[in-house]
Amino acid sequence: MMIKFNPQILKAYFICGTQDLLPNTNLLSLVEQALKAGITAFQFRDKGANSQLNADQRLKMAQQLHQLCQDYQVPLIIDDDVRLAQQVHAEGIHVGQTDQNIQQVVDQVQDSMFIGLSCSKTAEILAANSIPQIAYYGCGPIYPTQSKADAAQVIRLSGLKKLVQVAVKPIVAIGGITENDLSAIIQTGAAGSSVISMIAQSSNVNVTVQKMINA
Ligand code: TZP
Ligand code: MG
Repeated sequence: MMIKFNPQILKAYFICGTQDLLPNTNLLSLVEQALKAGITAFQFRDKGANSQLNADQRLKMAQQLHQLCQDYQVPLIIDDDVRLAQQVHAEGIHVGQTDQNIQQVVDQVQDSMFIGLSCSKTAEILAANSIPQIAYYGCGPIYPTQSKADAAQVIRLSGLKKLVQVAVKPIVAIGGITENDLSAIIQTGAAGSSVISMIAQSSNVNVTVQKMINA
């Protein structure tokens, strides 16, 4: 089955890896709960010293996550690992400004998957606007985040609005987003929000995801 990119998938975008889990929780069951609740995209981002997986386990996990996402017709996006994305035939790859060079990523994946790029500055958007293979921009951090140690400066809603104005592709907001921020983010012209802790630490995943969908 082929799931193509559509800006609607940015509406309720969940990002998670084993480093983001609360104690005694399991990534596959958390993602299944989130899929049942209606997330529109899932990004597997498993990295750093707190990941619970080695490379083989990460590949197996990505394969299982892809099967699960397919059951719900939701695209799987792999963070920052073209080879892993290709091995599991993911629908998308997401790259940051300091990850692998974006043109190299474009050359490697060609049209086999869509590409998302992290941007926190106008200049980064302007440089990427002319690259047709880039489907969307992930913009932030909007607010301070506990989930990424080396996050860029916060841009707040005012910074997000500026990026929306120059972008020729849809934007998903990221970073420190809570349930109270969701409608203000949509009002900037962003297509949706992408979150780690809001879902991974939610006491009611179903309610949290419904708020994203209804924002
Ligand atoms: N990139 C910028 S902020 C961030 C990433 C991966 C972390 C977002 O996590 P949270 O818990 O939703 O703030
Ligand atoms: Mg990255």
